[in-house]
Amino acid sequence: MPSGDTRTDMTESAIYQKVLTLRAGEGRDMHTLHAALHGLTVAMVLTGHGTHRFFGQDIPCNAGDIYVVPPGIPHSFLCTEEAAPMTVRCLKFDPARWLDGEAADADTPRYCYGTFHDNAAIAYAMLNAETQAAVTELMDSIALETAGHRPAWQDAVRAHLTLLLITVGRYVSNTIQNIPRLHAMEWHTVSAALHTVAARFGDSTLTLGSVADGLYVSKSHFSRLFKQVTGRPFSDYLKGLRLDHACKLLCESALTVEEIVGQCGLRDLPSFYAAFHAHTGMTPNQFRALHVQKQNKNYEGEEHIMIILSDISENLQKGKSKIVKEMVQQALDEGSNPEQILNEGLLAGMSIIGEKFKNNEVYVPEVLVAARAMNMGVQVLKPHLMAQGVKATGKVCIGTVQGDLHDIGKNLVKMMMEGKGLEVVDLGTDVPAETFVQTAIEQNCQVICCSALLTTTMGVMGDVVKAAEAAGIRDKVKIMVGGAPINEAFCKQIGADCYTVDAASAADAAAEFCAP
Ligand code: B1M
Repeated sequence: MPSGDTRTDMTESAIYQKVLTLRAGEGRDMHTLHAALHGLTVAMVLTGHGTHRFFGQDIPCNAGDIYVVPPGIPHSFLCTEEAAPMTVRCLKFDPARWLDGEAADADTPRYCYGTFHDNAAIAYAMLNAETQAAVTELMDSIALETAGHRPAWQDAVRAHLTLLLITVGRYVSNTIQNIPRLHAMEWHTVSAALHTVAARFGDSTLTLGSVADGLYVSKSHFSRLFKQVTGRPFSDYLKGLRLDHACKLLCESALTVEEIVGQCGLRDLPSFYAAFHAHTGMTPNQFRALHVQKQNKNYEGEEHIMIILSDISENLQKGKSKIVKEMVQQALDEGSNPEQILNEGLLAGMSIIGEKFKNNEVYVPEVLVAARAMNMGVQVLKPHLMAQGVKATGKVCIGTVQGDLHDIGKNLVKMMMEGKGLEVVDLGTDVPAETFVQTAIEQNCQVICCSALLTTTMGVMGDVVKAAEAAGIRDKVKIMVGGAPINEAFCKQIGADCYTVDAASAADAAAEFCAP
């Protein structure tokens, strides 16, 4: 059995063989294995355990498992066993070069999958000892021929390859289950979609609709097809990819969580925290701290701050106001940035509580005590957040719209605006549309700021725009909107002037509107 690479000049771009050894926690992206070769991969696990990831799913794998993966499909192995390394033997070859006939066209996996199962997207099975020995012997022969260059070695390789596919194909076709059967066009659609998603997941405008449009198929057909092949809805798959990349960046870069959210095409911090927690069972900081711990690197100061931020989040979720207040002060004293404490401590905890509330894991009383802890933490941060930035002048009235009692976000927006030097008239919560407009007239406000957290109350923002028009002040006042269910499209739809995703950008936008 070869222990390293086997290539020859002639086969450089046509055949490649390697035995990989992975230790606990180590992974290998097989897509990049001899990247110059766009080939079909036969990968057999020789020893150990781990997971094999393809189509976004982690499938446990053990010695004796064999996978046949079409050209261009991203897949990777990860060793999960502490005690022993996992070894994987991989054979990658260009089917068009080595196999005969029209079916060997490298772009259609039909030949190989015809061998295994009609139009199967991927073939895998656990070989019995006898078949494993036969496959190993064939792989050894291929390695020997490609290395030896004896007369007619290419014919020999071709024969061994064909025999290998037939051996595995016969075995697999007896054991294989649950592999979707697709028409060639359908296969192309999913394969192209997977490539698009892999290349563009960092683009926050990428959606099921945009991918389906790009492939000229209907959204519903695409959605069904995608799930059939990958076993997951498109949105889940995309989110998984983004969150995996976020995990990678948390481990491998010094980027802030906010920067990572931007790079991964994710929407905003609060939803990122909730999704990340659901994905990993940890906050991003806990994840990073754990990684740092594992790597045993010397990031002690940074690691310590991360642990404090995680503790703030944990205690906020338990509603421990006093502890949250003390820990926010401690984080400040230890030199942490106030915005980092807000985003990665307080808001991270609040997002997790929100997700648990949605899933009926906690109820209104728990959310209320968490909200109180959040407010206590924000009070400590307030002077520090407000001290930042250049001073502006102008007057804004702000409130949470009628029917809505959520005021934490609104209070943060107010605080950031005051920090910018703006005068803010706070109308509180449950504010009717007319009150916003009346206040703007009476107090001469240049900006009206509306917050809404409920889908049932966001419509009131449209009433504010109409009331401003009816009162004849629409051209004298800017109307800003924000809150978790609001987005740019909604802002445009109701005719408001500006949507901002968070408090800091709301303050920046208001200061700009008020600028002389
Ligand atoms: Co309620 N609640 N809640 N809740 N609550 C949500 C919003 C919800 C998403 C929870 C969930 O199901 N996951 C859900 C809404 C579902 C929906 O409509 N789509 C919900 C529900 C259903 C309810 C009740 C109906 C529950 C019930 O009674 N069965 C009820 C409604 C009461 C009412 O308003 N009439 C209710 C009650 C409550 C509490 C009273 C218990 C409490 C509020 C306490 C308070 O505010 N004083 C509460 C809380 C705390 C939440 C969650 C958990 C957290 C909200 C929050 O404060 N986030 C929330 C779940 C979640 O969001 N994950 C949830 C932190 C805050 C900083 O973020 O407000 O988004 P946010 O502000 C952000 C940005 O959006 C932006 O800046 C801030 C960040 O910098 N921003 C603006 C906000 N306003 C802006 C204005 C601008 C610009 C930017 O102007 C230009």
